Amino acid sequence: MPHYNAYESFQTKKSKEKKQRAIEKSTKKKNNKIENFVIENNDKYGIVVEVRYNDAYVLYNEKLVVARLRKDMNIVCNQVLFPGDKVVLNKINNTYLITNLLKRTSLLSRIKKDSTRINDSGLIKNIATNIDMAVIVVAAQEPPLHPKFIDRYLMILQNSNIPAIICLNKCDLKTDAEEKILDIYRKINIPVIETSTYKNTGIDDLKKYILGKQVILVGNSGVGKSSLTNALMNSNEIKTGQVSDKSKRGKHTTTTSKYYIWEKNSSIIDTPGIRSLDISSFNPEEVQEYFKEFNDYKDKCKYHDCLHYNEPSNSCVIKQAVTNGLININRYESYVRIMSDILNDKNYEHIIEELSERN
Ligand SMILES: Nc1nc2c(ncn2[C@@H]2O[C@H](COP(=O)(O)OP(=O)(O)OP(=O)(O)O)[C@@H](O)[C@H]2O)c(=O)[nH]1
Ligand SMILES: [Mg+2]
Ligand SMILES: [Zn+2]
Repeated sequence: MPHYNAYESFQTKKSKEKKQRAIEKSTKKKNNKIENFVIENNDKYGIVVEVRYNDAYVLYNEKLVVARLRKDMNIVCNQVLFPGDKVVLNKINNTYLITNLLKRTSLLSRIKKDSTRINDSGLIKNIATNIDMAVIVVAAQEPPLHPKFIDRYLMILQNSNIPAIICLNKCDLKTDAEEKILDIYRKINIPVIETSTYKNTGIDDLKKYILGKQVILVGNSGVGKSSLTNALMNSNEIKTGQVSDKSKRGKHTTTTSKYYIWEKNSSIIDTPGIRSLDISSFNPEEVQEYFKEFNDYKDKCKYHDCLHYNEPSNSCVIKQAVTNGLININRYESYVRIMSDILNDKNYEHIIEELSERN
């Protein structure tokens, strides 16, 4: 029944458009409200330490207070505020209300893949704000060290304009294999430090890098972000969790991001381990911008729009640089994997294999 089907698809289209318009209207309304809420500056402010649904825990006058958003915002706290935010408070009848938010200097977010959505469109999930530097924490072992995680973190951080350093924790378990991986990053001028919270080594190095800054610790579950936070705070109050015996992965012990002051003007935000770092919102053409060691070569490829992916080696100077050992093959492998995710191309292994054979 072609007529009926055509009518049905017309109706579906109309109802979809209507829904879309309603979403746009409500988003616009929300954004307007948030715009009035944000101010350039204020002499007095508190810092958001943790947000739980409708309550924000705010460090104010050196005390921790519980505050709520002013009523007319009509939105739950954890959709607008994140650890590191600076907020203006007003105390009314023993209740603290958050009247304004100070303009942010940075906002770290990621796309959260939502498996309940049919088309995998994803949700933006904000993690923390006003960050001066990120420490990508990895473990020498348990969970094992994979450059691909580091590369994805580097990409997301650079996209948010947040400088990053790498901290190899559990260096008491380090072998030559991990040392080789760290060298890749030293060679592209990313600072690398090594710590062990068990042996209490490297913590002073870490302190040197992060002193006077608002810093976020990111990294997979079980690498030791909370253990490092305890070491910086000289405490053992923050909950840490054993990695699983079987999979050697972390058990997602930390569930919300939390802000700690470990020294005057120096703070650290401990975050929950991220299960999957989704980078599919990037454009294929822009990925190479995040691999700064490609800079010397990428404009020399035969085709000006070369993606250094499916193009043959004899036309791609990046591939030639990988073969000649001028670009590290692990980094190139990360690049190819990221590209394959973005292009939704499952057939990419041969690209890496071809170059590995020549190496
Ligand atoms: N061998 C070794 N183990 C460590 C070290 N630091 C932490 N651990 C252990 O690693 C496990 C995980 O540590 P956590 O600090 O909970 O890790 P996390 O990164 O906060 O994990 P999530 O909160 O799940 O994201 C714990 O059993 C720690 O005792 C270290 O330097 N060496
Ligand atoms: Mg933790
Ligand atoms: Zn190329």
